[in-house]
Amino acid sequence: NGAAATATATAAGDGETAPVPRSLAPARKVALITGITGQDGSYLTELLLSKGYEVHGLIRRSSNFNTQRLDHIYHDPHAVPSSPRPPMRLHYADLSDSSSLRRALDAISPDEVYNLAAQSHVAVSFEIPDYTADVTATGALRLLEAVRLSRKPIRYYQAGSSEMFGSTPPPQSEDTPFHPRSPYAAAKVAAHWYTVNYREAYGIFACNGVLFNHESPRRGENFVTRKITRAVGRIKVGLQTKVFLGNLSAARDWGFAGDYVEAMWLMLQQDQPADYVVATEESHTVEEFLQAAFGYAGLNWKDHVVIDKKYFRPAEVDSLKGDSTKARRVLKWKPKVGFQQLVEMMVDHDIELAKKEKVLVDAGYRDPKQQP
Ligand code: NDP
Ligand code: GDR
Repeated sequence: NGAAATATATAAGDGETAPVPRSLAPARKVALITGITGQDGSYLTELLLSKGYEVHGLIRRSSNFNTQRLDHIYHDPHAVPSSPRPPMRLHYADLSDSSSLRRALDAISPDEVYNLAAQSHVAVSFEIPDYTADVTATGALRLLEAVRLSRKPIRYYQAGSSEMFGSTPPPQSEDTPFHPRSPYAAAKVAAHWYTVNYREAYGIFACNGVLFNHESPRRGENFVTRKITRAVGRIKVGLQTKVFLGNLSAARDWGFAGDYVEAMWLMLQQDQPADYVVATEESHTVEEFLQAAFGYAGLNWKDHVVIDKKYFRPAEVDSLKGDSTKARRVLKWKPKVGFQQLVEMMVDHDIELAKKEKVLVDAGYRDPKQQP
């Protein structure tokens, strides 16, 4: 809980709303990331730190520490008291609380803001539509307003989604009309247009990244790819036998999250702000993902998958496949990790994770029925 401890210490102790003393720090770009505790937030933090940035992240209050994806990055200043201020710092704020966003921007005075925070689960957005709109749509508006009122010009990145295309058939590019199919997607469309509007109305350097699905070993465990690779790992070591899934025929353009955060950064380094589709341009069904993941582990998915109606959505996005010509031409971006390599990376990781879980189960420290 190292990184969580920092946030706690920062919030309780040294008053993170006070201006950060820039003069003491070497001159380097300053970035603020919302959603830093998520999958993309952790990869983007690594990328920006490797480029010499000072990185600040907003985290929301939770009854449990939830900074696991950042713990390997965080250096506890209490452990080595004489070491310089750590290049990553966490601050409590919430996209539903505009005053917290204003205070954070005042204190941090970033050069770049990456808005990755969202209620990001499509199926869950049908259960909590009002909350999803508040955080995913109005949250982006609150942050844009804080950026507009900031003392210095800030470059702003908005995490848009291929879900915005919804039922519009592939291939989907920057010119493809949106037809959202969930409260989540509708909220992302609103955030997209708020971003365009703030660019046009106030001249803010604001970009929408319309990113297609991207996965990794750090993907949340209730998204379908990670749910599958977690199940493969646990089945392989004997911790479970079945996995319950919904619609297997939906097709997605799945890339690697580590590649996609690079595109986010590139968008903010251009001379002019613009919107970009980021995709592998290859599409696979959920069933193909199952085949690849179980097959790689020497298993037959048909022996283990049970269809459960509760995982079907009231409205589905059937087929996504991006056309990222513009990002490849202007940003000189292209994905490095292909579909099979992504699947293998995730399965390898989750088999190792399951082996560790098994040690705990065998020692009586963990309930084997406790599934992710
Ligand atoms: P995750 O679900 O892993 O992370 C979401 C982040 O948002 C978490 O850090 C979460 O904090 C934070 N968050 C949620 N609600 C609030 C709130 N009210 N205030 C502040 N922070 C909040 O998402 P990903 O990393 O996968 O995705 C990053 C962004 O990109 C999201 O906006 C997502 O919708 C979008 N996107 C993702 C794609 C993908 O394939 N991964 C594709 C296209 C777009 P906590 O840890 O406390 O829950
Ligand atoms: P998605 O990702 O909705 O594309 O949104 P998810 O992995 O949740 O679903 C992909 C497809 O798999 C089908 N599916 C299941 N999905 C889940 N979660 N659980 C299941 O058991 C299951 N069975 C089948 C779904 O119906 C769907 O067709 C992700 C999120 O990261 C968004 O934030 C992001 O904007 C988009 O990707 C691009």
